[in-house]
Amino acid sequence: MPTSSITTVSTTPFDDQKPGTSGLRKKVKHFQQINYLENFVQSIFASIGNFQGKTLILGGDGRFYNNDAIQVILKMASANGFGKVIVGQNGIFSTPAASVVIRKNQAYGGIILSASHNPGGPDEDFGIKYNTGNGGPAPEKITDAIYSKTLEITEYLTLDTDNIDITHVASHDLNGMTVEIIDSVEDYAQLMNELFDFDAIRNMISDGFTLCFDAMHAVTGPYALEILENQLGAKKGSVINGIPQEDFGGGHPDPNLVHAHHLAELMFSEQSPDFGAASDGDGDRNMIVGNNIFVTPSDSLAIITANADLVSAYKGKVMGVARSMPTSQASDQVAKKMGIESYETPTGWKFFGNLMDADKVTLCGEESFGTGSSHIREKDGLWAVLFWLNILAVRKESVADIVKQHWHEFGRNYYSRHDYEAIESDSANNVMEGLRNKVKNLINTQTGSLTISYSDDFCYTDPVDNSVSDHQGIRIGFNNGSRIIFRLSGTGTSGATLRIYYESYETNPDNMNQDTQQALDELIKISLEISDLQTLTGRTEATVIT
Ligand code: VG1
Ligand code: CO
Repeated sequence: MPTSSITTVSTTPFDDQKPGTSGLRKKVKHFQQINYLENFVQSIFASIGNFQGKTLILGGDGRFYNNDAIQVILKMASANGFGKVIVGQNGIFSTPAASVVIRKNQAYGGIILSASHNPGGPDEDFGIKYNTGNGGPAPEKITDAIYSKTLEITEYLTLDTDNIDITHVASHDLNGMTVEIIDSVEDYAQLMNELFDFDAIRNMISDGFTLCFDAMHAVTGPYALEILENQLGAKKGSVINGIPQEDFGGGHPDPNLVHAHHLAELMFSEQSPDFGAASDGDGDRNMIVGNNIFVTPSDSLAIITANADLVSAYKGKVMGVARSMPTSQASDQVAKKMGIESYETPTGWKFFGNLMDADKVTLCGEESFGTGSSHIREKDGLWAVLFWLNILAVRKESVADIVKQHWHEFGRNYYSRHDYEAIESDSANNVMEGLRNKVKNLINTQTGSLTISYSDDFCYTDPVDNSVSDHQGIRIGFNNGSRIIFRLSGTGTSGATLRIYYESYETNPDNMNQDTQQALDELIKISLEISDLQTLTGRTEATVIT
């Protein structure tokens, strides 16, 4: 193997490279510091075992700095001894597509470049994370090891060579390592074809069913255009904002009613199509909207689970369902009725991977617009959209009818998340610390009409490998099934973001059509009182309410 151009570069550690909920996320300018990216990549390579001669998958959501980073990583992968790197054309892989390609090629692992729902551009965010051979985000023992390496790194290996052309599907040699540039969409679209009844969806569309998919100028554009318009026959223009841009058109690629308000307005107007959906920067999140109805992600998981038998790839095969702790308990109700196991994990997709690898769960989801299944080891935005389209094609009812029938059968979990963004870190920590001290003494306290039946700082023991993750958020549960959760975000890049999650459970059909914020009003008041939030942070209003 040629080794002539390998160079060893001396470096010094940075002290802020601790991976968060989904890898390392910082401002682009921060990543552009000399050796910053290189240090992190070398620390990944130093933490993942023996990959000599093996295959790595590499791609990202196309945001600013994506392709610069790809060139850096290609050279370092070669110098460190990978046998092959498979790169998405133009550096593009949605996060779910990267997971598909890792699994299909039985790769050693993959590096995904994305800051997901965070804005992109020279003054915005960038991110990098490592996924293991199962196609999922690295577990904490690897991310902890990466962090330790970043604190002691003294040198890294790279090549002194020209950049590789990643704009065409082709194969290249990079100092003895193969670089294969592949179509970014093909393998993913193929898997979706295998999972869903494309004929049934195509027929529904040719019978006049209309849809609008907002790709938010992010990575899902090419995937949605190929699958929804080319393969399923949705009329041209059904996919909006479908060309990925380095700065996502200046927007905030987070699919929720606030950031995808254009779609939300359309779906609540006279011109509403039958179905609306959106996805985030890296394509792993989804928002589902029907004519005049928004489907909460927690409900979406529950409805997908309850209707899984209508999709042949899942019929009779749902072994269990998992949700992240702050996600509403709607899917638990379904699991109980179906006689399958349900699991509650900490926030972040990496916790689902073990359960799926052990065949304990088939479907999983998070309140933050993430839904997925064991077909891969990431959440998958378009997969959720296709699941819904498949259900709609079989049931031939509207989204609103399906959701309302679901509530009548299982009860309605009113749900909302209030985010307080960019709070000063110290005040945010004070809020959490105060709560942590209080929770032990809250049990059986009466507040207003409610009694607190349990409260704790969520600690998760993985049922597969018994690893323990503590301090995963404050849970306060009430006697009537309502909950308030407090946790700090692990994906923000400025100050701290405090998230408060509210859930109340309603089984009386006469009370199922209230305004969500009104239905949660009492819980919202209780949360502000218990946390002392306004005094400790000076904030009187949430930044984003979803
Ligand atoms: C947020 C969400 C979490 C999600 C994570 C990564 O994390 O709350 O549910 O798994 O983003 O999503 P946090 O720590 O900010 O609350 V994404 O779309 O990076 O891919
Ligand atoms: Co994402």
